[in-house]
Amino acid sequence: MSQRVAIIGAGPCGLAQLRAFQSAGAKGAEIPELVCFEKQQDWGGMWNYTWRTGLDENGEPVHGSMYRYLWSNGPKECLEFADYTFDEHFGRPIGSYPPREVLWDYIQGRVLKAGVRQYIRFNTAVRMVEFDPHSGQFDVTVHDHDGDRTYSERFDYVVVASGHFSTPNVPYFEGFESFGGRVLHAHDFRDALEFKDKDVLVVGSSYSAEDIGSQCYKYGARSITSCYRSAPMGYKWPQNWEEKPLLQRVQGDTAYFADGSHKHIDAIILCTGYKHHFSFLPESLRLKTGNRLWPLGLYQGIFWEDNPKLMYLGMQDQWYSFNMFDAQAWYARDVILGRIALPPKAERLADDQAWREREEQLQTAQEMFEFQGAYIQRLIDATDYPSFDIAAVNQTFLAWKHDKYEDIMGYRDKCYRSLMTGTPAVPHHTSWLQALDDSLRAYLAEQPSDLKAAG
Ligand code: FAD
Ligand code: NA7
Repeated sequence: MSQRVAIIGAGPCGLAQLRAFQSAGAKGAEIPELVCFEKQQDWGGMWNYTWRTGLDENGEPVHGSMYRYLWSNGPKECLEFADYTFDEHFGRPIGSYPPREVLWDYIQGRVLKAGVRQYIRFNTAVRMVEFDPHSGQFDVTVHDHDGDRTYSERFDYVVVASGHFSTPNVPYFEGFESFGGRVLHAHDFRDALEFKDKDVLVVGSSYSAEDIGSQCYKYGARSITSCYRSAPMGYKWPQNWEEKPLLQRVQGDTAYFADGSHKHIDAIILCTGYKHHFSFLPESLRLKTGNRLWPLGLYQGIFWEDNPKLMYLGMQDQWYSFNMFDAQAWYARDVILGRIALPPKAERLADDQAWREREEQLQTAQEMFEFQGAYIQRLIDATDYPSFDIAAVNQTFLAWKHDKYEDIMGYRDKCYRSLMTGTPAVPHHTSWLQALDDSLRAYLAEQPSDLKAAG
């Protein structure tokens, strides 16, 4: 009987896994039976925007953390699929920092072409995964919301591709319960216009703090204050943006900071990151980690050490994203197909530990993305995923970091060259700061005036 593979989630990682198998099948390989369970109505994971917060229409925790007007926070040239380029999808050059809907379209283009939608059971939430040591198989229990039916099926392999930017990490600060304004986590942030003319405080100093603060600035907040626990972001902020050490407490509508200063605040947005959260996995199979470049316990960053028939994709903190997920998915596929043999457990553990030790030595951003690039290189060298110039991607990351320090509100107007096709990006018709309409239609219009003419 054919082997069965369960894939949990149809975001970029789950879709990469489906595409990896489909591409092997297209080259004549016999592929296992694939079932991808996706709790949402559509694919694309985070990139499939939802206006909802809290619970979704099925009563499941809302997965989406993306918001309106979100644009890529890194150059698209760093995340380009090696087997499906932006040139192939759009048929003409576009800018380097497309908005969410444009990237969602790109993600979908590849999997529509591959014809893998048939493998996905939408509106189906995975509830539990259990391993049966006698049969060496997994029982996967799911709830099908369309049929309001809970059922279990057996699988030989399970690929966890459920993402890790959905379950918010929500710290408490003294006085929150009596604060006069709104307190929310970045996970529930949807529309910066809500904060127009407001004094906004963002807590945190990573991507969400930087980008949500920038969104609020762009859409007319009166002031932005960001506060950090470890280190300031250190960009050249606009004049109504102030960076402070950590919030200590709030009283009424005043926020007090670690340097003794205080400020009037209308709203607090906790950009304090996310938890790796796998409610459907028992203790024995559950990855426990913070958001870091080398979560311990995964051989090759993929295979659960105690039971490598369970695989995780995309669990690392991400400099690289889509093409890293591909590299992982192709490697996982080849292990499942028997093309790559895993070494014995002791060797796997030693390898895992060695990568962790390297990770712990990393100091600078450059060292970090080079580390992740080296990891990806190792994976793609072992499979038929099209090779690409990782050293050049690292150079693009370096230029991107530089651009941000030069002009945090202008870096998205820069253009890079594709490292897959050599095609240079072209400037978008409107600078990022002025481009208030983030729709695919507005983005792909040659000029804003074309859009008006088309109605
Ligand atoms: P996700 O995209 O999160 O997809 C996981 C899928 O699993 C979802 O469809 C979910 O519904 C499904 N799922 C979860 N639990 C279950 C279950 N129990 N049963 C069934 N299905 C389940 N990356 C970039 O490269 N560039 C960016 O600009 C960028 N911006 C970002 C901005 C924000 C605000 C956030 C939160 C992330 C951003 N990222 C960005 C990172 C982004 O998470 C990745 O690009 C990518 O979406 C990760 O893919 P994934 O498949 O691992 O997870
Ligand atoms: P990150 O990158 O995991 O960063 C989390 C931030 O939250 C980081 O600055 C943390 O500070 C800060 N944090 C966490 N807990 C606290 C508490 N208790 N108090 C103060 N500050 C805290 O998450 P992001 O949401 O920014 O980014 C995740 C993804 O979303 C990313 O891939 C983007 O592309 C979009 P620390 O530095 O640890 O002191």
